[in-house]
Amino acid sequence: MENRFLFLGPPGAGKGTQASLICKDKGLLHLSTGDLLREEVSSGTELGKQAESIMNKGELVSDEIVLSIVEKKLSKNFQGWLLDGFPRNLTQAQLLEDLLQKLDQPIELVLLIEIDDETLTQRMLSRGRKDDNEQVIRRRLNVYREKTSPLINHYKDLALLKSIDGSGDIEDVKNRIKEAIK
Ligand code: B4P
Repeated sequence: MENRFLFLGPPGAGKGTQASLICKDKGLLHLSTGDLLREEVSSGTELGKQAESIMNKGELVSDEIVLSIVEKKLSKNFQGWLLDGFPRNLTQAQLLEDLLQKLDQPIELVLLIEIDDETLTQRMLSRGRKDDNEQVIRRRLNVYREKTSPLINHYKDLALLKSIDGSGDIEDVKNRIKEAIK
């Protein structure tokens, strides 16, 4: 059974929601770069100050900042992990692969959560985070298409990708994911 996963998918697809549930079930480390960046912002660290304005515009935080956060966490010994929201572009994917090779912990499965733009936008607007207004959501969707979606073919080529239908309620999506990873 796999223990090292990535969740890929557009903003608001439910990556964070599902990652929390699956990690609780399987006892995995949940590593969300979005949550870790928001913690840096709310603690007012130097890194958080640099990240905040970028996040509020819907752009990607720099690869160096994100990798430094991930490296700190993954270098500790864990039974398994689920990376949620990372990598977000091909450079991050390459940096991650180099790091995982060093740690001798290759990715075992990438789950792509797929959902239409209308549903995503509605979900994010009702979540109401600081970066969840219509203009920023549009920008985040464009950034996803330009920078993150090339990862779909990257992981397809590595024969690691499975797609999950992200529509329906939280329980439906969870059951589809459990079926895909069992
Ligand atoms: P993230 O924190 O990764 O957030 P997200 O993609 O918007 O949301 P996610 O897909 O996790 O959706 P969620 O479960 O919350 O990114 C935020 C920002 O951080 C980025 O824009 C970027 O600036 C920065 N960042 C993060 N990682 C980075 C990286 N690697 N490199 C550079 N920058 C990075 O679900 C959304 C809402 O829908 C929730 O309210 C949830 O309750 C609801 N929901 C979920 N599933 C549902 C369902 N089935 N039915 C109904 N509602 C549902």
